[in-house]
This record gives sequence, structure tokens and C-alpha cells, in this order.
Amino acid sequence: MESYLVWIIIGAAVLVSAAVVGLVVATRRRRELPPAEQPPQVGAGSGTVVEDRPTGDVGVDILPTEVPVEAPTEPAEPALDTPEPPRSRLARLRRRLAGQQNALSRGLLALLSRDRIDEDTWEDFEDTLLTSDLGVGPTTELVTRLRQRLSIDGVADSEEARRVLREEMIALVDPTMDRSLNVERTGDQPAVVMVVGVNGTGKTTTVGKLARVLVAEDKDVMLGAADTFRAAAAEQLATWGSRVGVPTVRGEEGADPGSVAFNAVAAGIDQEVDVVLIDTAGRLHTKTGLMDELGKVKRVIEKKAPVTEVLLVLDATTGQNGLTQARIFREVVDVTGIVLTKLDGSAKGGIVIQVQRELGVPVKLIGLGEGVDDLAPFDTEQFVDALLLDDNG
Ligand SMILES: Nc1nc2c(ncn2[C@@H]2O[C@H](COP(=O)(O)OP(=O)(O)OP(=O)(O)O)[C@@H](O)[C@H]2O)c(=O)[nH]1
Ligand SMILES: [Mg+2]
Repeated sequence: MESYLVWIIIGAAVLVSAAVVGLVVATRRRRELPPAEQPPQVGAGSGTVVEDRPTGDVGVDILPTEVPVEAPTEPAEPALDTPEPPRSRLARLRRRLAGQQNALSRGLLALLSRDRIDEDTWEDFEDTLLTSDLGVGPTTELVTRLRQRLSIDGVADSEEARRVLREEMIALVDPTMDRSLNVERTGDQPAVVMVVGVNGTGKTTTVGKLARVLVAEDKDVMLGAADTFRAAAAEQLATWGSRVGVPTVRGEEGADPGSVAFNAVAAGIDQEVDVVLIDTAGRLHTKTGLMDELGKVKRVIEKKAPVTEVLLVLDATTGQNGLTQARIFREVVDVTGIVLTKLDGSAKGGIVIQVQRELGVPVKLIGLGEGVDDLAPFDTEQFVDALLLDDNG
């Protein structure tokens, strides 16, 4: 009986000491823990974070009318070399489209090299157009027009057929569309270009290359890093900035994109630049939809100056997917021009025609590679010529 009591006492002692040890460890841990995570704060100046407003729910109406803006990060060293002129850029497009032996070009050549075009040939041709991302509507239209013209006039030779085809392709791409960029200063306000698109399409790269083109045209340019999804995004843009010799306004990772864009435009007005280029995110931290956020960024900017151009960047290699994205973006930000990137890759040129049809918005710029000069203004005739290029072209 006594030993039973002894065991009870020992057991109780063990329990009490375990509880005490547990308590001590827990208290220590709590002391070591960092303070609970704060909501990301809004930067009110370039490169700075001023803890005055929470990010998650920044409404357009609570933005201050005047935000103190610090001097943007000055580029480390200005670009000294001169950008490649557009004409030779387009010559490179010709080579690249030809180099990849794209299906459209080959299909067209096959068609043109026949002496007589029979039903099977037309069908093959139609298939080729469809697999080149031309889309059903434009394909049917093109084939119908060609059949009409070639049967009425007869095909004298393949040169003649090529000429007719060239004309019809140009008509499809539509040379009447205004492809100029609205990048002129008006009064005391800079032009503001917003660059939008899903992640990875080439927005940041396009902003960098475009800045270089504008600098070459003697324009003063300011960049705004409104992609605050990750710190590396602002860094990537600032690197482009220093590469081409223009300043970049940025906020901290997680800062409110609208606020950074607003600050960039404010700095652009203060410093009397000609063009402010705003890079935006393809993804977000907050639960707000990307589209809502972009609409908000645009409205916030417009408290300072009108957005003169909204460029939607689409990766040409994504085909149909890109079209779906385009439709969604058009709804919220009133896209004024398309930048079709990665045309140097496995892209099929027909997407140019389809995307313009779909949106009623012209392709204004094309991306031809990752280099600084790999952006060219879109030129209908040159583009069609590049598509129709044969090995001797
Ligand atoms: N081949 C080729 N690559 C390109 C072109 N444009 C952009 N890229 C590459 O595509 C990748 C993504 O480009 P980014 O400019 O970072 O794309 P982004 O849209 O800003 O991406 P997020 O910031 O993540 O939304 C990079 O590796 C670029 O070098 C192009 O015209 N041709
Ligand atoms: Mg980017």
C-alpha cells in the first residue's frame, strides 16, 4: 500500500515538472517570434515605403491629390550606343520568319508552285492557313477571294499568283489601321503608356525596348514599375531603365500598384518628361482580380494625366489562348494597341490577322527576340512580304 502511494507521488511530480518545462519553453518561443505580419504598406515616394495606407483595399477615392515624390532612381550609366533603325529590324524579321520555315510560308509556296490549282490543292492550302493561326473566318475569306480572282483572271504564272496572294493578304491585315503610337506630350502633361498582359508575355521587356526606341527619337522617358508582385520585377525594369538611360520610379514589393503608377506619372509631370511608360503585373498578391486591379491603376493614373495608350502584350506562340486573354483585357482597360511578342519563336504569323479581327485593335509593335533592339513597329506590307518570303526572297 505504501509503495502504491510512493508511485502516485512520483507520477504527480513528473507531471508537474513536465508542465513547468512546457510553460517555460512556450514563453521563450513567444518572446523570440517576430511581430505578427503587417499588411503591406503603400509607398508614397519612389523607392520608399511610407506607412500611411494599407494596400489591400486602396480605393481610388482615398488617394491623396498630391503625393510627395522623391527623385526616381537615376540610371547608373546612360546608353551610349544608338538603336538599330526600324528598317533593318524588319529585315531581321524577314530572316527570322523565313529561318523558322513557318508552315504558312511553305504552304503558300507549295500552292504557288503548282501549274494548275485543283480542289485538293485548295484544301491543302486552306488547312495550311488554319494551322497558321489565321482563324476560320479570315481563312475562308482569303480562299474565296483567291479562288474568285484566280479563276476570273486565270493564273498566268506563279509570279502572278504570288502577286494576287500578296494583295489579298495585305487587305486582310488591313493597311488602313492607324498603327502610330500616341506618345506625344500635350500641354504640361506627358503621354502615358500602360503596358498590360498576363505573366510572361513580355511586358517588362517591351517597356524596356520601347523606352529605347523613344529615347532614340529624342524623347524624355520615365518608367513606372507598377508590377509590385515581386521585388525582382521592379529590379528587372530598373535594369532596363539603366540600360537605355532613363529613370525608373518604383515601390516596395507588395506596394499598391496604383500608387506606384500615380507616383511615376506625378514624377513625369514634375520633370516634364515626354512619355511615362507604366509596366504592370501579370499576377497579384491580393485577392482582387487582375482585371479589377488594372482598371483601378488606370483610374488612379488618370487623376494626374490621361492614359494615352494601353498596349496589350500577347505572346504570339500561345495562339488561341492569347485571343481569349485579349478579349478579357479589352473589357476592362480599353486596349488601344497590341504588341505581339516572340514572333521569332515558333509563332505562326496568321495570329496577327486573327487578333486584330477579334479585337478591332491594330497590332502596333512586334517583338522579335530578347535583345534591346528586338522590337519593331508593325508594317503591313513588310509583314506580308516576310510571310510570303521564299528561300530566295
Ligand atoms: N524570343 C523572344 N523572347 C521574348 C520576347 N519578348 C520577351 N521575351 C522573353 O520572354 C520572357 C518574359 O518576358 P518579361 O518581359 O519578363 O515578361 P512579363 O510579361 O513582364 O512577365 P511578368 O512580369 O512575369 O508578368 C523573358 O525571358 C524575355 O526575354 C520576344 O519578342 N522574343
Ligand atoms: Mg514583367
